[in-house]
Amino acid sequence: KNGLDGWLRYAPLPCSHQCHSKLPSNIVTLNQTTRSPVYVAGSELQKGLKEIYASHVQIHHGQHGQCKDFSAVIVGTVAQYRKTCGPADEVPHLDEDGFWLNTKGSHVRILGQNEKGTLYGTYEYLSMLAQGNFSDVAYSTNPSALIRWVNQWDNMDGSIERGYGGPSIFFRGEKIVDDLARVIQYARLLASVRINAVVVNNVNANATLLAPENIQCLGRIADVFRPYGVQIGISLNFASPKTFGGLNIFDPLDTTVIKWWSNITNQIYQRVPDMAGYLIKADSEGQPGPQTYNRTLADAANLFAKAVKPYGGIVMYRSFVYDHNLNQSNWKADRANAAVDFFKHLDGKFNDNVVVQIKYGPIDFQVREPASPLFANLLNTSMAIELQVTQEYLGQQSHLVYLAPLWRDILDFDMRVDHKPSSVRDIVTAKRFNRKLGGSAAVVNVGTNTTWLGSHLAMSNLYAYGRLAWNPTDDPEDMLRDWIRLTFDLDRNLLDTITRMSMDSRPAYENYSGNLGIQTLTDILYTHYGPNPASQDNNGWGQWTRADRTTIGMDRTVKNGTDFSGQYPPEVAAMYESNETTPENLLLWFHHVDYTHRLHSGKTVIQHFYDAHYQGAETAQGFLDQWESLQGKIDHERYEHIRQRLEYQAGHSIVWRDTINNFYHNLSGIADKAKRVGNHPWRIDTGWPFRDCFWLCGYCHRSNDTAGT
Ligand code: BDP
Repeated sequence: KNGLDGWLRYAPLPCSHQCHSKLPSNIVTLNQTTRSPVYVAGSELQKGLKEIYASHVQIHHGQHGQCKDFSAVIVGTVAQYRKTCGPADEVPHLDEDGFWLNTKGSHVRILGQNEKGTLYGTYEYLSMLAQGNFSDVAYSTNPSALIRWVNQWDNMDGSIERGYGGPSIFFRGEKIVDDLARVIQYARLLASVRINAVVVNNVNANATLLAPENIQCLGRIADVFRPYGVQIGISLNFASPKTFGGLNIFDPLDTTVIKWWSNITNQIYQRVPDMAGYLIKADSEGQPGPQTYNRTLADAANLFAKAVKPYGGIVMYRSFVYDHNLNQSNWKADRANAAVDFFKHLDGKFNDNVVVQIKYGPIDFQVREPASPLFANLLNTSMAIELQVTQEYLGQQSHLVYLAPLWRDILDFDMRVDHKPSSVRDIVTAKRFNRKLGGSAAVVNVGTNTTWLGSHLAMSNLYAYGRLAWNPTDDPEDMLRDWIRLTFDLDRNLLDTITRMSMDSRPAYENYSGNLGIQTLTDILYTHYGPNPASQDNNGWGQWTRADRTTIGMDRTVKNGTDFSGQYPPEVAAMYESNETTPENLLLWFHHVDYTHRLHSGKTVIQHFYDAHYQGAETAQGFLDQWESLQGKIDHERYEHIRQRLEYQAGHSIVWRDTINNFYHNLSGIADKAKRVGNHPWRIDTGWPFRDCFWLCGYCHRSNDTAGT
């Protein structure tokens, strides 16, 4: 099997005694309308039982008598159950999209607050069965938030911005593809992890999506997702009225512009009555926006908010707005300040169906960033967190980097707003400031590749994203173990091995790319891949390291630096203001120090760099051996694909290690105490773009540590 089924593989399992006594012999669904989520739930259950336990089970569509069938699994909403089967007094209160799963007693009941919830519960039950788990459970679960979206960065020409898994499953040649079979498979995967909306096109949006024939085709995409409880949304290009609509203006307060957008919105909702809403990137990285007309970002957001309001739609307005022409000679200038600078004064000015979508860190999906201070600055505005399943700066799916621990670091961070507990998790799920809306969105770059993301192991990130969107306190390792069992096998050794590799992967990547908060140090101008520390400075796109011969790090303090630390509430600001209290993994994010500055470990910053890069690369090289110990336990296709990726990573981690270490060694002139750095006269350092070439020489890493030569 290839990777298309992801974690819904339903791999065959032997049916033990317990299994025989617990497997249902009938499925009763309480809605017989085909293409309803409850109907889909029934079919999915039938498929799962057949594939996992070779059990051929009939589906019955809700008749009164069947509710009493002792060995049935009953699937429906609480309301449908009451209507067909009678009282449901045991079912606790459920929130929207929530469900109750009861496997105790004579029959299994999966009852959702709505049809979507029922489908989620069905996947939950199937996930138990696929892990050989027949325990008696009775519990309900509810989502932490109603916005659990993914954002595709797919272009109309079929390419995917930051896509590493082949071309788009949605678009080709400026049109929507005819064959949507892959979209159905994607819908299954998304529904199984309780994602409820997908924005199908790139935030750098192309207005031709609004052409009448494309709107019709968007309807086809929505029709495919609907039975799985997934709504669609679209990204808009702010200048569309002018570039596409024939007006000579796109001012958000101009009446002809307002009318134009409302007209387009009406046309879309006629074809897609349940469209989730719009996603807007404006005034960012060269994209048009309201600033052209001296209008505020809130003017822009509210323009769309009013257009979708009658349909119950929402507007996700991205806070990723910054000036990419900032000049580093100004000591106060700092890209990290941008989101708060642009949005804080607009707090309270957004309509109630606007949600400001905030990247988790102040810069851009780096391996370690402090949580964006904007989360603590919009007390009267709905917010959502933006994550990236796409490993844009994190090895582009050619490196194993399991991201749930990174996301948890951010979600758990306590902003101490008004000196009260204020985790990012409670803020974005709308609890902390009592908002109506909140949640999360993740950029996902699935493509037509049979691995979906370009790497089988990267799928753990998509799986974990869905789980965290539902419950942001889910444990990264637990989620991972479920994913491994569902994706590969229940074998203990396999489970432990992939768990260990994945849990070690982000620390390894951080160690060999950029540590102590200096950031990922990829090439920043073009590829966002491979080491290029020099590219981080002297342009507005970079994180800026301000590294010179004796010192390194961004001074972001209020006292001497860019004032960024002052954007946090007082307790957090005070922590970051001093290099004594700043966590060391963010030291160089907030402070400019000598290379000889001593860390708590007693090591100097520069020696820590050297050691960490060696350690990270060594860990990554160990992944390959660990993986190879699993040969025979995984089908050849997936085993070999992953093996090649890990072999490549093993070599590329050495390229990272040596490029970064040599760069700072040359700059600082400070010797490595262990005498490694600078002592490889035969080694060629690479900058970017080395990727394609490196595929060819990935094999040499084993021979005496000489990869990269
Ligand atoms: C950057 C990406 C760029 C995106 C942008 C965004 O490099 O491709 O368009 O973020 O999020 O990280 O809008």
